[in-house]
Amino acid sequence: MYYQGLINKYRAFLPVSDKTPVITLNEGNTPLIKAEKLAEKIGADFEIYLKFDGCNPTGSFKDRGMTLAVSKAKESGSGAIICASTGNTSASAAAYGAKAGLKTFVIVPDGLVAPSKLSQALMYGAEIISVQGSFDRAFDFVKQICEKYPITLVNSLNQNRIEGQKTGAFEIIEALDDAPDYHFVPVGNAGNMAAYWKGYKEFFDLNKSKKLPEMIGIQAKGCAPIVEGRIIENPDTLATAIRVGNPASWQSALKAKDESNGAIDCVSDEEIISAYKLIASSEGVFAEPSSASSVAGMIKLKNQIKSGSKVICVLTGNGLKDSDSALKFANSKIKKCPANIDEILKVMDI
Ligand code: AN7
Repeated sequence: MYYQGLINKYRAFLPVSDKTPVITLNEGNTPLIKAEKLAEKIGADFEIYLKFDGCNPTGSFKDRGMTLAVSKAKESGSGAIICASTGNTSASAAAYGAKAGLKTFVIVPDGLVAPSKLSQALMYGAEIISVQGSFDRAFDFVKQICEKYPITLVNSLNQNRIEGQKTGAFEIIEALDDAPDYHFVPVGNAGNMAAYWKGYKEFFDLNKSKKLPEMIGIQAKGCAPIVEGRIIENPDTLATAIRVGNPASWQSALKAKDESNGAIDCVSDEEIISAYKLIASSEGVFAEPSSASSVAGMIKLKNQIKSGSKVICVLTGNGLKDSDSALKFANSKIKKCPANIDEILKVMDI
């Protein structure tokens, strides 16, 4: 059957009616990849699955929430949407805003967004405002603007974003015929951790799964406000997508952790880069560095994972979002060579 996006697929579980205009790019339905080589390489005695949400239309999980947030904005008669962003939200908002015919404003921290993400928002036609300071400061401006002007906020404070994103859990349960035992997810603003937990609980309550996973959120060490229990004024990590010092869904993430008997932990930039390279080289899965924090967290905590269990690591964004990091950290290097067959064969060393 022709797949028409997650609102059409999961309509019964989402706050939509026949009157809601469905603004979709056919998001969702992303691959769940069994990572056997990765499991072997790290010596895991459990099953690892990568939920590759970087395969969404704009290359990140944000599309799951944006289809609903923008559809509802359109339904309410709004003429414009706005968000602050470390990059992926802006790309997604701009794409769905374009499709809906809504004016889209994005405020980003200057110099701290991967250029490919900005190039997306530019191509989709958003108004990009780049301000000095962190994501958190950009987000403060956006909240002030939304208090005064009739512009719809599409950051994850907008509950429709969470509702859309919970469908990732539905897809995992359908693919595995049950919930997994552990669910690792990168944490920035913490909306995705809250959304997945909501999705798992809803399908459990409907008897579509027999268990609930332990939710394990992973922050970057240089920016781990929830782990440290304090706002981080000057976050520092190369995982720019999760460089958030004061997460909007802080309390919801703590609730997900407590209710699921899970954890919120952090990993260093070195651990993130190591996982980033490992999933690409062992599984052929290219995710952006921030996304790889879920895998880095799983590796860090692997001795606490029960043998034989099923483990999900969400890969939230596509590796193509940040080709600068790939070119910088890849073990392989490009070899320049004169245009001559003998020289090429010499380099090939065969
Ligand atoms: C690849 O785009 O916050 O914990 O403004 O891009 O739900 O915030 C991005 C977040 C993980 C964290 N992985 O998710 C933004 C933004 C990637 C991301 C997260 C983000 P949340």
